[in-house]
Amino acid sequence: MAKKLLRTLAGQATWPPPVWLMRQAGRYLPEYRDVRARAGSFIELCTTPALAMEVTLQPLRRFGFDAAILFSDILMLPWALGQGLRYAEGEGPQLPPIRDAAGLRALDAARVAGAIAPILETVRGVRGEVGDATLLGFAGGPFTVACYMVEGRGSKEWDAVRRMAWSDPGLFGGLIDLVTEQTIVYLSAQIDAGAEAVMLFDSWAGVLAPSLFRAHVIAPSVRIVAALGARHPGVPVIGFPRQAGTMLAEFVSAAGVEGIGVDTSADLAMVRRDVPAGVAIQGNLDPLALLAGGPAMMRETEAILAAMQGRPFIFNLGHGIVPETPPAHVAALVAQVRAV
Ligand code: 1CP
Repeated sequence: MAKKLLRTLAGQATWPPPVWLMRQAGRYLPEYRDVRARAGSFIELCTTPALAMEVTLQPLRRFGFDAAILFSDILMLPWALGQGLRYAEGEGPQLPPIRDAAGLRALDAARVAGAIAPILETVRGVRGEVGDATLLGFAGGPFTVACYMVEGRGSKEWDAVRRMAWSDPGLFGGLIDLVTEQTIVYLSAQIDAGAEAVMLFDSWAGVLAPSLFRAHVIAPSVRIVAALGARHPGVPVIGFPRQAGTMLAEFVSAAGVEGIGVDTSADLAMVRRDVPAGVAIQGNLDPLALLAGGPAMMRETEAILAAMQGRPFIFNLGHGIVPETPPAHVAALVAQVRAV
């Protein structure tokens, strides 16, 4: 009998649904903070297999989730391409921004295989330790990765990125193409190393006009899903074009994903109506409801489960866990989902 999450991604409405949480490894766990302190830097943590394995497995041990997600970051791909990357304490990621053709040319695809080797070793090491949980690999959606590569840091509106996409489509399209090709290489290698399904995090897809969404979110996802499907038949892909809004249904049918992650703003009744019945829906409790805990969290969780009953569904948050979240709230949430 296949693992529960994989059955759901194959289109079965398994109930109670499988449950895991985005950013389930991270600073809200004291045992993560211990390992993080030992590692020195975040990049060191991601590229030291023994430590990355340990933090990948921590949330599984504590909560018994149905999935383990490789501990890494979407920005390890630009890092592997040779773009400088650092995580400034309390400020998030910083990279030297790419703003012209010389910046794009400086990226070195020949570095990728060597740079990602320790990450693949983490995948191989974790695979034997996950038991009945499904091991998820992941990458950023090419658009979201390009956002950080062009802007050089986090942003809410991504003005420099949208300006480049409109005013220098050749340059921006060239960057998206390069990232798309390397994402295929990277995800394919994760699957070869033992990832049983993969997720594409396109966290900033929602800032784009529909024409740019089609060009830079849908088209690269179509390429990635097709290439992985040809090389690894049967390995499902979960798309997560966050805040896709009115573009969600078009994304699902064009990309051909087996699962679709939906963010907190999505009304599940509408998603259920617009997404084909065989596609697994994943989401979408507000991470701040999890932070709040108690009756508010329980009522919202109940509503989500009621809306998704009878559909292939993966219980998750609509975005990542916030670091202030009490681990006891996570335990209560998992217990509630399992008791449905
Ligand atoms: O220890 C620390 O302080 C580092 C915090 C941290 C962690 C725990 C970062 C820096 N990345 C991660 C891990 C991570 N990131 C995972 C691991 C697996 C898990 O979910 O447990 C995953 C899947 C990601 C994906 C990721 N990184 C995304 C996509 C999902 C999302 O949250 O939107 C994005 C946008 C990033 C960039 C990033 N990396 C780290 C931070 C603080 C950020 C966000 C910066 C910003 O808000 O712009």
